[in-house]
Amino acid sequence: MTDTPLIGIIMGSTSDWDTMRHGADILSELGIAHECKIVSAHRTPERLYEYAKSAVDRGLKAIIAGAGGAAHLPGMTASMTRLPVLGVPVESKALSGMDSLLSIAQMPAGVPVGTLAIGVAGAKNAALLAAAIVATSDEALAERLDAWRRAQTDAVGEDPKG
Ligand code: RP5
Repeated sequence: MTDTPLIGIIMGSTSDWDTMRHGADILSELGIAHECKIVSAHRTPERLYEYAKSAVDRGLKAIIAGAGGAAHLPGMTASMTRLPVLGVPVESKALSGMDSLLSIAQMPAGVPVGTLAIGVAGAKNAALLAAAIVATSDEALAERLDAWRRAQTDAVGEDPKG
């Protein structure tokens, strides 16, 4: 694993970490250098600006952005970088993540955010999708990703009683 992060995982609050750490775990399993940071569209807008504007020059290949409620983080990030941005709707207390999902998915044409499922499944799949993006130009990673998928398949037994 090189030290330079290829994938950035950002989230609006420390309260999102319980969800987003599942994506970070998968990137670690796949041996992909990554970084995890709190970057809030509402509470730290200047940090978001610096993060998104510097992402290409710092060598990131994709950004995973998780947020809940009025989840502007993925969309605002996508507005300031040409890198692929994968949005993870974090499950909110008030509306169970439907607010997060719609905030992230309903982007205006021209500023795309790849929107994943609400919660842990979304965080895991964002990591796998980011890995697949990087694997298009990294043969060794492509082989690790294929092996990861084979292991998942092999772990599915046929007998529902175990
Ligand atoms: C969003 O508000 C965060 O992404 C988080 O999901 C939600 C609640 O944040 P906290 O009040 O827990 O810090 O900005």
